[in-house]
Amino acid sequence: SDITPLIAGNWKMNGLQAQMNEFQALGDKLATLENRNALVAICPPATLLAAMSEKGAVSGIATGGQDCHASPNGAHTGDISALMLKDAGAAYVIVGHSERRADHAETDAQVRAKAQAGIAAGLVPIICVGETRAEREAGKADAIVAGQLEGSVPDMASEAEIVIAYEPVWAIGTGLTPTNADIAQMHAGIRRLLVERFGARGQTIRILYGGSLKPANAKEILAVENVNGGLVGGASLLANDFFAIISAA
Ligand code: G2H
Repeated sequence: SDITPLIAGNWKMNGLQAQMNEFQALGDKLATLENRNALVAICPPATLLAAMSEKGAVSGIATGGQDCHASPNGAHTGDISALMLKDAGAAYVIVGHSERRADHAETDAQVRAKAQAGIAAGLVPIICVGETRAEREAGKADAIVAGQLEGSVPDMASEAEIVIAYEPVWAIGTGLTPTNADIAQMHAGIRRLLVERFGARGQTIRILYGGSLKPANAKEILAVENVNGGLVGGASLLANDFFAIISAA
């Protein structure tokens, strides 16, 4: 496709200061890559965001937050705003990751509000959708993902850049992945819905695949039609693995 792929790492709740060595190693490896085909980003825990943004600017690695509050500031103990992420150097913010939807009972409406807050702060939201195993087995995967898209993607996407990440919940951290045919079908369906809603602009929105993406399967999954990059969890923590995935894009 003519969309430059985005390979985004999601460190989740992993990473102490010492892990910055691994980030440094990734930057060093990327400097050796002759043709970098992909945009690269890492979404570290908020504690590492400022330091990583500073170092990443040198090696061409963007950064992002893993969540944000829908408000720009206020009495919300423990939360972080999109403006704070931006202020710490972030370019992206993941919203509606299935772990947030499950652990914090986030609804589509809340995810949409967070995406809007991200856009308002000048960030590109990476909006996550995906069905559970039970939903897939019941033949409801397409309907669930369509509903999440409808509810979680803000109308602002008609003007502002957004990214969609399709992450089947049963593939997250399990080593299981859908077949390439299933990925192709879901991504085509997502593309169709984006075009229905946003017209020609919907053709240019990146749709990432996420869920047990690793060096061994990256090449074939990233080559699937309408897969415009990946959201990588576990395999983004090791410079060698993440570099291999970036090289496969
Ligand atoms: C899905 C993915 C990253 P992993 O959550 O968002 O994690 O690659 O570890 O399955």
